[in-house]
Amino acid sequence: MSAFERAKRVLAGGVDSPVRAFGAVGGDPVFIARAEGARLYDIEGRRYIDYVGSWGPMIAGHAHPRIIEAIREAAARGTSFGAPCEAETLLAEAVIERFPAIERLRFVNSGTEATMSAIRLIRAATGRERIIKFTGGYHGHSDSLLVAAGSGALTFGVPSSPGVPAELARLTLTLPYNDLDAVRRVFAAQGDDIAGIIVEPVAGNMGCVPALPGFLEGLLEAAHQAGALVIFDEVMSGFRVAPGGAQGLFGLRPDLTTLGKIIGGGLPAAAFGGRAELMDLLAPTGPVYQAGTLSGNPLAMAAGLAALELTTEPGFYSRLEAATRRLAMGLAAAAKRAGVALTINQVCGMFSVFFTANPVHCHADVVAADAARYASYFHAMLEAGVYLAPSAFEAAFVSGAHTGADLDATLTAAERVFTRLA
Ligand code: KE4
Repeated sequence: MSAFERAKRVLAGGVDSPVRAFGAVGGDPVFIARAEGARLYDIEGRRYIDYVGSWGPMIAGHAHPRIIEAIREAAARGTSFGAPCEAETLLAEAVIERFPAIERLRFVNSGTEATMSAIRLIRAATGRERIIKFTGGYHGHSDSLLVAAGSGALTFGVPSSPGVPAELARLTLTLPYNDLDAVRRVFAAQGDDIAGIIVEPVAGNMGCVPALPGFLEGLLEAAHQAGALVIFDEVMSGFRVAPGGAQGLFGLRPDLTTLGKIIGGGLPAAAFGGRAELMDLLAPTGPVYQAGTLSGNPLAMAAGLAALELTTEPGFYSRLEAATRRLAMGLAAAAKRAGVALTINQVCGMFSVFFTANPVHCHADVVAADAARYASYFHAMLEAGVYLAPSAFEAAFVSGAHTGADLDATLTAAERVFTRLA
């Protein structure tokens, strides 16, 4: 019996998160035995250059000695106290140092918890219930955010999953990403009812799709003019596209920020934060309830702190950006030589390839690209020992552990694969 068959007997779908099941690309998932640096090793002993990085957290590479040591030292002192510990304060201080828009934060255990809590907070702060998200934006699986666009441009949402109450979904309006006119129209029509906007300032859940110049500034202006608030969901872009995330890269200050992935160094941790006046609405200071047994877990705090320290090494981000750019340009050149239409979006250490000759600025552009060809590319690269995201709607990530030889090997494999795809 295969590992996947055995897993499917006891785990829903054989996985603990759907995208891992290879449903979007076909075939059975590889089971990973261990990882180190830029490498994954599966249970059959095959080795892969990894560009998923656990969907973003592994920016310093897998099993980094400094992170492993930090976890080991913390574990020896106990794994969870259910009481305040100084590691939470230390990591919060390190985060706030990088994100000037965050005066106070709260740790949670997943990006889903962070965005769910941030939505509750803006609803409480404004006394309003309606929110805006964007098509192709993914913010975790809380009910208010598993919502698709309604039938009309200005009508409110419909559940994107069974089990989400229709009445709740109606409170979420889903607009096209990078369409500032649509946002302005909604605020003109219903601004007094809108608590706020949640947006990925560099989208990564429809593939890597950065905000166009002026889009984020326009969102902030439209929301604030209507007395609404803006959440930058930087669970993926935080610490990934710059030390201070996309808001640091673009010089912007959202009202609230959600963070995850890298913040836990590969252990379960996430956070939401913003101005003290907003965060002090949270219990126990204020009336907005939010809680978590393992929030601020000392091992996750230690791993997160070690990970952030590793990214402060001189030149870390310039090397990450240069390596990712070299890979992206190499892939584009190889596709061009093979006559394969390819568009690549890249922001510092994250990128995506889209099998289309057209620019990709929103979800409609992404779905117009050739996802079937992506699936063929995925499997051919996997066969060649390169582990990419098993979905055309995801981003790829480079780490500080990827070497020039890794990039060369990846580009050599891609050259052969594009030639076969042509
Ligand atoms: P988690 O609940 O998975 O920790 O975080 C949800 C989330 C929130 N916001 C953004 C911008 C995110 O990218 C995510 C999670 N990202 C996906 C990758 N597309 C996680 C992978 C998965 O679902 O297994």
